[in-house]
Amino acid sequence: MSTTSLARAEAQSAAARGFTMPAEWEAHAGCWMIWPERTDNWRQGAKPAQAAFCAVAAAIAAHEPVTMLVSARQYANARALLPRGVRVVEGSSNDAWARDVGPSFLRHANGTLGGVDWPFNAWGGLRGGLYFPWDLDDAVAGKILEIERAHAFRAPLVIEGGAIHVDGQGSVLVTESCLLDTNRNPGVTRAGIELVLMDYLGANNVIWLGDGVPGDETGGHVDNLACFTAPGEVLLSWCDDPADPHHAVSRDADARLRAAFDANGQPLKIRHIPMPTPMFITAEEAAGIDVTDSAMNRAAGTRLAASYVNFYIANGAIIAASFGVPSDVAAHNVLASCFPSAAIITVPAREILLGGGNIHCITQQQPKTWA
Ligand code: KQY
Repeated sequence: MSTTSLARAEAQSAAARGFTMPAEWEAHAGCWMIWPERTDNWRQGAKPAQAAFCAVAAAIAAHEPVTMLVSARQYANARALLPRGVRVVEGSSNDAWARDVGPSFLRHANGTLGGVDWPFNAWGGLRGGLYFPWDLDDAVAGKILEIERAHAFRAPLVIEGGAIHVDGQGSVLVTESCLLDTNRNPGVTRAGIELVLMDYLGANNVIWLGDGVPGDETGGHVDNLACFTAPGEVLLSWCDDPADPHHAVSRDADARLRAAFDANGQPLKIRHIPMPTPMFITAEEAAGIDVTDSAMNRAAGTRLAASYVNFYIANGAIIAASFGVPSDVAAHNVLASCFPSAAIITVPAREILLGGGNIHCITQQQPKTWA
């Protein structure tokens, strides 16, 4: 069965049954995270990353309940390091990317909880992916949905949560570089992908951007490039330096957004946020990562794929990255102007960046439900 007909066969599975994905700024029941431990991705035995994840968890836990999924090996350590208010649940994974391996939570019009369980292949499988195996990661979304007694919808396409952004009113933002990646979904057409986004997220307006932030090891997740900040309002990571590869990427994205409309047919409101001052992996940082043949190697001098767009929207607060670089202040001011009624909480995120992601990538919101 082709992917398109599979999607059709399952069309009754989510949107047609009344489930849609709420926007991230809608009220949350809580946030899911996964504890980092693999030493071939996180330097120095993952200890600096664990401290960074603790800081993110603590910042979010001040605004909504946080659950940390932790392996049996690391359970006692995580419990000791995390604030008591963070719920620690034993569960296995291959790494720590709750955005990508967790469910994209849905809500029914009657207030019940659902979620999409996207197949996961480590951002591109054996040909383009970042590690092998990924079977434990692929099982995470289903387990979380079972813990929450939510309706689970296993999707027919490999898509990660970081590869989509919704505004809760029918629009979904994606990048061609990820959604059309043949290492994820060979042979699947743009129309087939749109059908799945409509059937599983309740979208009716797919907005296609081109490439993601240069050097992004996911192939260009939209959550590192642009996000909705309100229905029909988009924040785009912006670069003014023509010598920087992100200059062309951000201009192409801007042009596409200016040609697009929201789900009501209105032009989008587009804001820009500066990209971070360029940052590079130091020799000391690179030397702290264990070299194995089952994960990617990171070399000293490699530019980090940093962005301020990769923040988490908690109940009443924005949990945003700071990198200790000159661009931090201007970027945090832009976030404050996008979310005037939220507290802007900044957390040092360089250690998360060294593992290949950022705050949005390590978090997954669960919407509030009432049934
Ligand atoms: O950015 C993300 N959503 C995940 C990045 C994964 C990097 C794995 N090393």
